[in-house]
Amino acid sequence: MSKSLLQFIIEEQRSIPEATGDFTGLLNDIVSACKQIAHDVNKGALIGVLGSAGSENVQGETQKKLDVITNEVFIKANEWSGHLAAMASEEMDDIYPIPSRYPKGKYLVTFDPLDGSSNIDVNISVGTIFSILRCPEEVTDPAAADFMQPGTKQVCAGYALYGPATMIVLTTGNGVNGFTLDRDVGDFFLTHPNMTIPADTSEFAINMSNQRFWEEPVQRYVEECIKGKDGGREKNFNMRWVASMVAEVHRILTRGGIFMYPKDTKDPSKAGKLRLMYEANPMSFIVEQAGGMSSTGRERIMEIQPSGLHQRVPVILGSKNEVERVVSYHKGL
Ligand code: AHM
Ligand code: MG
Repeated sequence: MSKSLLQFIIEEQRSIPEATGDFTGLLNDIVSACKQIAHDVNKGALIGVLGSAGSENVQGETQKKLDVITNEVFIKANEWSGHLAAMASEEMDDIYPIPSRYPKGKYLVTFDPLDGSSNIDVNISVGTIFSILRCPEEVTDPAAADFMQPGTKQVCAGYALYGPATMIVLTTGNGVNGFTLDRDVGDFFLTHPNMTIPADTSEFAINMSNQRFWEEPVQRYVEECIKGKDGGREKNFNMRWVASMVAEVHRILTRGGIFMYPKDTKDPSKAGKLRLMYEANPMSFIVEQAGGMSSTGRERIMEIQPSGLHQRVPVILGSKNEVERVVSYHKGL
């Protein structure tokens, strides 16, 4: 039988002399949260969790019942054990400090409890995304400013994909590994060791309905893909759009591809749709660790100095040679 996720992490941590077991404990709590969320998502209408919650999050998006439920599940699984100092989520206006009745730990976590939740009611894959940062030393009561660390500072990033199978894919900066939930045993097992993204691809993912709002470099790239062999690219391209970033990134980790949610002019107050702290940074860490590339088109996402918890950024990630091409178009090359 293959290794459980916990065994994998404990063995990985053994090679780090200063590791205290805190990180392993934290990851174990996150895994528990994902198991519970997998259960809730899987039961769906049977337990009455589908549909709208009738509320809006801080970004003005209508919340699904499951957005609210899964946010609560993630908090409850992670607040008690003493590994975290605070959490921040796409679904909460402000950071969530660990309540005083619990011990505080040395890590911070940011998460999107249910990414792609517009897909929930139609029974299409959704996921949970998380990113672990260190709480700055000597900070015992972290504020939002303590989360403002560039993606290069992430200790770990991962996602759970609730698809035909439930999987967790994660990196601690030492490659990317994928684990599949065996529901009978109740544990995740290593099924996808050392996941890598091929440098070349002929598959792109973008929401074409936004085409008229894109900037010229993205217009140019997508037009070339669509023209295929009849254009300058000398090969035909395939297109996919799941509208669940987790499913999209997972496909790219499995067979390559490029994913774009670029800058557009739809709402000039927003630099993009996806959020730096909950979506773009963790996915960029995973993609880079798998040999891919991740950029806004103008800069490496992981080097952006965050300025706000809910900040949005353009995202172009996946197979290296294609992302490089889009970046070169942004440079006017
Ligand atoms: P969410 O966190 O509110 O679910 O939004 C993020 C999702 C991504 O998973 C996905 O890539 C994108 O939104 C899809 O957006 P659109 O519906 O504009 O195609
Ligand atoms: Mg999201």
